[in-house]
Amino acid sequence: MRTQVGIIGAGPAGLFLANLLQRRGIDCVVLESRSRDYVEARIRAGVLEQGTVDLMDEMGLGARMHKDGLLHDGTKLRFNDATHRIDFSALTGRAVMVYAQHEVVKDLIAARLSAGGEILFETEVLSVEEPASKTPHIRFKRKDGAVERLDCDFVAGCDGFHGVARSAIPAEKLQNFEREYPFAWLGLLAEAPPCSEELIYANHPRGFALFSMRSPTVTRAYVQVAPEEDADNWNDTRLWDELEARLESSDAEKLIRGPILQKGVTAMRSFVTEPMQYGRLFLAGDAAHIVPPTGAKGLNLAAHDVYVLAQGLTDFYANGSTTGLDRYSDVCLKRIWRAQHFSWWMTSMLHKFPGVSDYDARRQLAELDAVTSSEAGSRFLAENYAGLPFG
Ligand code: RFL
Ligand code: PHB
Repeated sequence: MRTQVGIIGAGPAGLFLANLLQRRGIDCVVLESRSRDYVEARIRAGVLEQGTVDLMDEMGLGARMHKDGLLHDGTKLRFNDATHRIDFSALTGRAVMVYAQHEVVKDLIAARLSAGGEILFETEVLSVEEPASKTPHIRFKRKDGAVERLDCDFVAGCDGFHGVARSAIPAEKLQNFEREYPFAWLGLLAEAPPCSEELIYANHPRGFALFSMRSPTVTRAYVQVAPEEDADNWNDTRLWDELEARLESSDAEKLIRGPILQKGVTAMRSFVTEPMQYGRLFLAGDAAHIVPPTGAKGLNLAAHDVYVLAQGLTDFYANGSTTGLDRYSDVCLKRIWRAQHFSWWMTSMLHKFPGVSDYDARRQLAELDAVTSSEAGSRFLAENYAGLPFG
């Protein structure tokens, strides 16, 4: 098999890239180890920056998002028994869209397939071969076990943090930056109307909690837990009780409970690998970087990476220029490090670190007070949360 761009992974990075290239007449094949049903049901992120919303619109794929998504002009920070609103629209002129990642994935898959594009599901990539040559190729295993080869001009490693693309780059060519956090998130998805119109990020003596949503009838929420926590230790009552305790404040809305449809534990990590290119292999999205979810940046960074990559590939095929491709890593890393800082900062300000001193707990509250009581502080948070413009 042969194609111009071989794309590993049908997560947001791989699917945005496939759709962008397809629209520009560049041939590509997407190889995905999981089934279509699996990737379309995988519950993950929920917040799209304005730039990601605009990208969906530019591709003509925004209809369902605008119908079912919830436009949020701000968010709430709750600490010290009070709620403080950060008004994104007033502070930055931008807003965010609450629209589930798996709905984005569904829209991108449907668009790709209806335009006649190819996605090979249940097809596992085994390795990327000769990435530094002009003839890189991908070895993959089909659903029936047959091992085949896909010859490409370029390979896009969009296969997430645990994928194989990154390992095709010699270790001495990469520098990794990493930080782990001494806590995780236990997430719940419940059939319960949200009690707040906006997200609530809560710093509470019992630990962090986040109240979010997916629709007017579905609540999404998270509580900070120990990294080794088992979701099975939490029955519905215990989970709702804990969430309610952490979201308490004198001005709190009454939490509305309902049947929990799904729960799971997510580890928290910060990670960047540099550079994001080796020869004709380009890493994008979680394959190259991870942020803790507190800043809602992961999916948005993935979308931005491939937006830049698609421009570089378009230039290459239109006029043979490699300028855009050569700058890919530097352009992306600038935004990635800003998101790294922001995600680390939000995480540090809102979570309860094990063994923390009373001094540190008070300092954290003072920082939240500084952010919410000053327009400059609030604007810093708003600008970063709503997202820097794409480009
Ligand atoms: P993905 O989504 O992991 O997709 C990678 C795909 O590659 C496939 N794959 C392979 N395919 C073939 N052969 C192989 N050898 C393969 N190895 C892997 C995988 O099956 C998969 O389909 O990476 P991508 O595309 O880079 O997208 C990144 C985002 O998924 C991720 O950053 C976000 O979900 C992070 N995130 C959030 N991001 C936001 O922007 N806003 C949020 O509100 C937000 N909330 C979250 C989050 C992530 C969370 N979890 C579960 C980690 C909340 C949570 C709880
Ligand atoms: C979500 O709704 O899943 C969500 C929202 C905001 C975050 C992380 C996750 O920061």
